Amino acid sequence: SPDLLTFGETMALFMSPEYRGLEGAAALEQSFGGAESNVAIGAARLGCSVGWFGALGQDPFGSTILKRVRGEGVDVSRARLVPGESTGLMFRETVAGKLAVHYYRKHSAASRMRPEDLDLDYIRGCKLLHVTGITLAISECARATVLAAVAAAKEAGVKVSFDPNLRLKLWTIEEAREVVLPLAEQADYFLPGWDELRLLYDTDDYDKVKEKLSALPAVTVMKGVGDTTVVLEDGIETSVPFYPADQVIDTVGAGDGFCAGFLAGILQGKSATEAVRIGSINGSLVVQMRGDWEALPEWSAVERRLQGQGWVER
Ligand code: KDG
Repeated sequence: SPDLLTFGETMALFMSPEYRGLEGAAALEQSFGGAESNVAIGAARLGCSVGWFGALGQDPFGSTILKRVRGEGVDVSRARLVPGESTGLMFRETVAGKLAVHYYRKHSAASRMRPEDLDLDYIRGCKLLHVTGITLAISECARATVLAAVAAAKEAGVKVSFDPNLRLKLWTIEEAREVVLPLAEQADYFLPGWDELRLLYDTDDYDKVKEKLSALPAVTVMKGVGDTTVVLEDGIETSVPFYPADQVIDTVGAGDGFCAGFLAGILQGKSATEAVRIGSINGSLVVQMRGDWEALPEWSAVERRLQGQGWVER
């Protein structure tokens, strides 16, 4: 088994050009994305041993996704192209400065993922299992699959990392709370954003949120508390400033880039605070290009920044 394992839905992604929304765009740029495969690609580029699986349709999109994730050096041996089913699609546009994502994933192959599809030995053999709230949200059976994978990991002493990744186009906040909060109690690393915590705990009061999080067994990493990331570990709160991005072209995927860097740091044996620094650099680099994962860096680019070296042009 790989060291880091993650799974979920990866979709074909179509983006309209900057100057036009989806209505009336004559051509769309094609890529793919999925929170968990974004993390897998990011961690693989940083040199980790990584596996990703999910169900894809046996269609041109599914086979492209599989080949390209495999091409990043991610183990996709447990991923499936399911005959007769469809790969989920998402369309993205920015109109008047506002990003909008439209999902076409309701009856996708991934939303039919079931606990029986899991290779439990494969899960038990890894060091770290990373799951997100998106898979919890897409269907009842996908949710059951996440819970079964987490249970198998915990039984085998595999660490569990959990990013709630709230997508309120997929479920209501009330539904999300019922599932996300209990799962957070099982995680070893809980990686929510401050915006998500405000919704999950229904408060803007930082101290209240902190109190709730301090009661969790997990190391909690709160992204986006102002311009910082806050680590809560054994009752100690450490604030790490964001690594500044040189330019911001596309913020989608920043959180996944952060997770990839953070988890790579943890697998390298770094402290949570050091791992957050790596996550923050990784997140700052992925936003510099269009697409959810394309600009994710290799380890050398992160290392240069960790060491405070500037860019050498020639
Ligand atoms: O975090 C980025 C993801 O949101 C994107 O890649 C698509 O997985 C995705 C989703 O469900 O929104």
